[in-house]
Amino acid sequence: MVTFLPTRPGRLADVPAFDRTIGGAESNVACGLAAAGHAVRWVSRVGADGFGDHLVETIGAYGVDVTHVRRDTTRPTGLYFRTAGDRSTDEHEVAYYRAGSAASAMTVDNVDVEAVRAGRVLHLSGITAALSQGCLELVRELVKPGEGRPLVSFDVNYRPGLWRDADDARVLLELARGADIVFVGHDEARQAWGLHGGRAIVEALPEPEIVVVKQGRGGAVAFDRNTDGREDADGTATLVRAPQVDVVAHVGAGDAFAAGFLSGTLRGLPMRDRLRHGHLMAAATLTTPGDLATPPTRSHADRLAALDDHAWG
Ligand code: KDG
Repeated sequence: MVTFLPTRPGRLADVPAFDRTIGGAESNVACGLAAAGHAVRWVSRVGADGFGDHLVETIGAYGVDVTHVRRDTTRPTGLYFRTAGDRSTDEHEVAYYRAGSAASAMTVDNVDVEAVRAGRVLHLSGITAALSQGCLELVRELVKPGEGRPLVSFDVNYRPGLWRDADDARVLLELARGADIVFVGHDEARQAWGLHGGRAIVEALPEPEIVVVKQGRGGAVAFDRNTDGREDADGTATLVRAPQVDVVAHVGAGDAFAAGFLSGTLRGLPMRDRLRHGHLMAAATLTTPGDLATPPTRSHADRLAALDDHAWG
């Protein structure tokens, strides 16, 4: 999506001008992973309009392969406007102009599913599933178990404004249960599923190998069922506190966290370091107004991640 950020604080009704930038959960993760030095492909549909050009060119400039992004000549590129909101609570207004957008018309038949499945890790989000029935069927197809399936990463990204009926929370849970790695905020698990705390969340998600529960300033805890000698069905829990930064805006921080964590996963780093790389990338995004920030270089991030526990609080 093309994103419009306010040029000053205030209600949507009062902000007179907006700066154009880019957003969208999966493309944010793609840009973050490319910035961390990985080969990444983003597969989507955008309009055959100037905003579509802007998305393809900007995401491509991050080093992401955009050759499988299709241009829809009958539907526009999705847009969204947001207010600056409250820095501590992240309460802000959003206006979506994406109903009937090119991306919302994605289906199993008009997306190159083979190209989507070609990598080692496939990252999906609950936002895409919420866009339309066709998008939901596409995400369902991609989380289906099958031979040769890449490691599927799923960020729940619950956006109540996008879902349509009472069954939606159950659908989101079903999708998350099909993934190998799940990212979920403790607040969204409470809002969507009425689950309180990491243990309750991981018990509701018995299938994924790794469940990462994000606790805002409290850090993030990963439950890893892959570890040898684990003590219980929830897996081995690793908690890493988040570095405290002066937050400018929360938007995109979850995506940056996922990118850092997945980068660590692709590099085979221990769980503690995957979480630390997630926090480092999220910290960069938290201190900028938009979805994307320049993350620390890989060697710098490695040095920060290697600091002792004391430095990490
Ligand atoms: O995670 C960031 C996204 O929320 C933002 O880029 C916009 O995809 C978006 C959405 O629908 O909220």
